[in-house]
Amino acid sequence: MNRRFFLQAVSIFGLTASGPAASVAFGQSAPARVRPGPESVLLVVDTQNCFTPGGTLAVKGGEQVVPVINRIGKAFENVVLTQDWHPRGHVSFASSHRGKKPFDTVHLFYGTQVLWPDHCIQGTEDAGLRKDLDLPQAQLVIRKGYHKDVDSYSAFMEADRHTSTGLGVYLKAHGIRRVFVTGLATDFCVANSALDARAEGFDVYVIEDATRAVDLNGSLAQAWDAMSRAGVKRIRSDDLVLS
Ligand code: VGL
Ligand code: ZN
Repeated sequence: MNRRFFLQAVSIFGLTASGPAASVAFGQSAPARVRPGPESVLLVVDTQNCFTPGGTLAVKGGEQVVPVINRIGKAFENVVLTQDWHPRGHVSFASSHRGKKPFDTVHLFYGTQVLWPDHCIQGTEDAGLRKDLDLPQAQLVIRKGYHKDVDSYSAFMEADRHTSTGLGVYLKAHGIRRVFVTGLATDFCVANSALDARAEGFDVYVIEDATRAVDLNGSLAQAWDAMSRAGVKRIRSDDLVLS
């Protein structure tokens, strides 16, 4: 089972994670302070109206990531945003499956899919980026989840695990080696993006206080566990040197 489906499965079935020992110490001692440089990118995941209060799939406290992202964003020369961007009738919507409710699961050709309320529909106000994001230097917005029959939590790879968004190639072409992940939601799109960034060979940090979680059936703890085992570094915005 690949990591994505493992993460989805553990999120739902509460299985105990197993795998190689962590390659990076995690959450035990204060990490050394980290200074983003020209080889770093701030990845701002799905910081959209749909995932913040008043939106169709609101994450509790989701709006609170915005001032943190704005503050740290000033220290990054490279900023990339993602936008969950579904067509009507998307396969991840419970309303597309007879007899199913939001947060049920179904088996699709690529594995287990959590079903969500209709959310982030292309061209709607709900799918817009938060207006209070203040990242004028952002150089790229990656839209994802636009194939009707495939979901994409990750900014790098769709849930079929074959269709690339091109982000890994883009970042490498721009000399990026370190990816700092922020945004929504910690246990779905942030975690899957961080895991795939690791799989593509980047040095990866998740800035915990710049994220908020859905936390469905233990999915947040499972996500941190999977990220830890993959060597993703868990830091806080205070660990960044911002000048
Ligand atoms: C997300 C559920 C469905 C996310 C996107 O951004 O974490 N979660 N679509
Ligand atoms: Zn979605």
